[in-house]
Amino acid sequence: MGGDDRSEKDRQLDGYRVDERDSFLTTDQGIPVADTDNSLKAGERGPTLLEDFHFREKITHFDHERIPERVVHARGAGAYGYFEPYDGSLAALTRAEFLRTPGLRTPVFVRFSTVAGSRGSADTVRDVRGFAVKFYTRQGNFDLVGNNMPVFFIQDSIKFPDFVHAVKPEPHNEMPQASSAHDTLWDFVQLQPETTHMMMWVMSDRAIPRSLRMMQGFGVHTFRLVAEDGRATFVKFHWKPALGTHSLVWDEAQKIAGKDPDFNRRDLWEAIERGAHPEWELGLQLVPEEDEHSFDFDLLDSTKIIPEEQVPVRPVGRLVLDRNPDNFFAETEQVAFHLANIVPGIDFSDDPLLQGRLFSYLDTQLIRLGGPNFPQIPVNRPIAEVRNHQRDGYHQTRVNQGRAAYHPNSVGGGAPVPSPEDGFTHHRERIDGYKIRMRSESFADHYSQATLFWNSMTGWERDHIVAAFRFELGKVEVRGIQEGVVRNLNEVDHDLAVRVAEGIGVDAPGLPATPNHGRSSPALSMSDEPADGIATRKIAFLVGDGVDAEQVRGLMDDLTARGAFCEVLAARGGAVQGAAGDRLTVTRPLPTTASVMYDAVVVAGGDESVRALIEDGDALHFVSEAYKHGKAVGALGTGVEILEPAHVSTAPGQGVFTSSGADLGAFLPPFVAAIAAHRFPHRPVRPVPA
Ligand code: HDE
Repeated sequence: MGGDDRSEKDRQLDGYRVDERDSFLTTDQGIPVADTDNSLKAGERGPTLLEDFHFREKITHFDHERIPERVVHARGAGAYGYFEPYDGSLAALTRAEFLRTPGLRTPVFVRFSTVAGSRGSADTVRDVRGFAVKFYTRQGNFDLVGNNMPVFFIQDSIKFPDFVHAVKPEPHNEMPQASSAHDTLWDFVQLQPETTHMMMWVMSDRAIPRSLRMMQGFGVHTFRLVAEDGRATFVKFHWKPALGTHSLVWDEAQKIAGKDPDFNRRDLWEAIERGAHPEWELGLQLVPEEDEHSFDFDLLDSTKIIPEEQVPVRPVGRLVLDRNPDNFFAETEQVAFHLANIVPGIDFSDDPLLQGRLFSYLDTQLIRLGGPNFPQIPVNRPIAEVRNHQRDGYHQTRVNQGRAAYHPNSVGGGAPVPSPEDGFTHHRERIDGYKIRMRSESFADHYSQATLFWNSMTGWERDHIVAAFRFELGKVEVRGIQEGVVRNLNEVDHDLAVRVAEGIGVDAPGLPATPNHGRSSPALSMSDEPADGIATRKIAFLVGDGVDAEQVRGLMDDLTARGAFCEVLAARGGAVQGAAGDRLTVTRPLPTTASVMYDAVVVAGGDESVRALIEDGDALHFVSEAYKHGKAVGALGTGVEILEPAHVSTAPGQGVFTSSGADLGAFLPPFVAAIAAHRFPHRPVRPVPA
């Protein structure tokens, strides 16, 4: 990248970038190296000598390459970009310059993550996704360390080690990896009913996003915006993806975990490399301080949402990711998020989950990044100036000048001095109470919002939730744990509990003490996500020799012009011979990929090509599986012949389209609409053997 339009953060990083092209090899001391392939030995076949400083340095550095992985959110992928507010309308509510200055582009680094798995675990496991944004504002770094679900498992952060120990692989045998489908997690869940609402989200399709670019983000806690005059407004942060919120289906997610464990990471990387920059809208739910107690839940309870129908989400700006990191370790691994990185104009609330996090994130960076100077690591450096009396420590890279490292001082002219005008001031909040170790009564209702979530789902979303509970609990070995979870689910909804009980073979519960309240919040459903475009959807074209190549090229051009990513797959790499004697380049050989990598499939026409595809089990399976997973299927010309052997029904309204003639005029619009709709969840796919 070059030119003046680069962000201040990007330009700052120039000072750290190392370009090793056209260079000679040296040691860490800059000594030129003559040979790095042979260690220094006493004789051709003799022992290696201690004086081989190059050997020792190379091996020692290698021995120390690893740092502890994050205790949670170990697996992640990151990217740079910017945030800009739509206008200055927040000026009345906050001093935060990056939120209130129209046209101001604040550089950001975003890291997405799974929670439970190790650094090398698969991307598509059932889990919460982290959505952490570091804003490099001119008033210092602001970190919004959120998730893709708006609530959390527990209400008080003192329970976090218990929760994490329960969900992580079990301690005696370190199994299962990156999965919540085991006894200890569900044991904790059944004994800690405050987890119920979050477990509904985790058992929903939200926990298996199609793409990191197609998921929402939430700050989860209630925070505060603070105005110039000190007046505060409670706020919840929401990120809404421009491409809509879309998910995988469970069978697909499990298969991808084997076929391409980097699926979500690769998808993010490739989209940015291709210039399809992912985008989210920042929205705020704003609650005046005086309305704090006007809800039937506590604003300080992170197991609760504020239903959007009660407090609408106000769009205030957009986030765009436009640059991949140069180096995974230096940037994505070493980025250090911390909830306490906050700028004037934003403040915390007394949410006990938030309060504990204010301690944990700094503490964890000290062990992970080896000392107190991690804010000096390039990715963590603010673009705002850093001037203070902090000194020394491991990995100090600053060369502070002068004699005064204390305040107040006279030998350094008093500087750096605090700035009461511009400096961060904590919101003035009156606190009155006993020092006490207890949970507020206002946190006691663990079921109403879980019921609200369930009530807000459409039929197929409920089916997926029931199937997920059955899958997870079906892997639990202790019957008492299964029964305990069903008992809790019965308090959410009786029908849900009965369906789950049936699937796992425990007794169905009797009617619950409190019946379903019947309320719903339509905004919680993913069923009516925007379906007006196919940008960045991946479409596979299955071809063989004798394919109608011209038609394939025409359709690909059309879909590509709409922003889709098209790939040509054939039994072998290279190219296939078209029916008209022309050649069609193959993107990748079919055996190296699978239908689960794509959003839609087109079976190209051409007698010989289709015959070969029908005789190729991989191709047949590809079509059946795409159909089974609810994806749009198109068959051009004789391509229609593959549908029957692939168990694909052409019943209308189910996203399967055929075209008989050369003209794709009638085929294209409904096919495009079907890809945009993303899934057809009502297909009769149970008997499809894929
Ligand atoms: Fe975290 N969390 N967390 N968390 N969290 C960490 O910090 C913690 C919570 C979240 O990409 C750790 O640097 C406590 C809620 C994200 O680098 C650690 C509690 C939410 C990331 C930690 C919570 C999150 C973390 C591990 C109280 C959503 C990844 C490594 C119950 C609002 C950031 C690290 C990245 C990471 C502690 C709960 C989101 C140990 C004590 C709620 C996205 O400090």
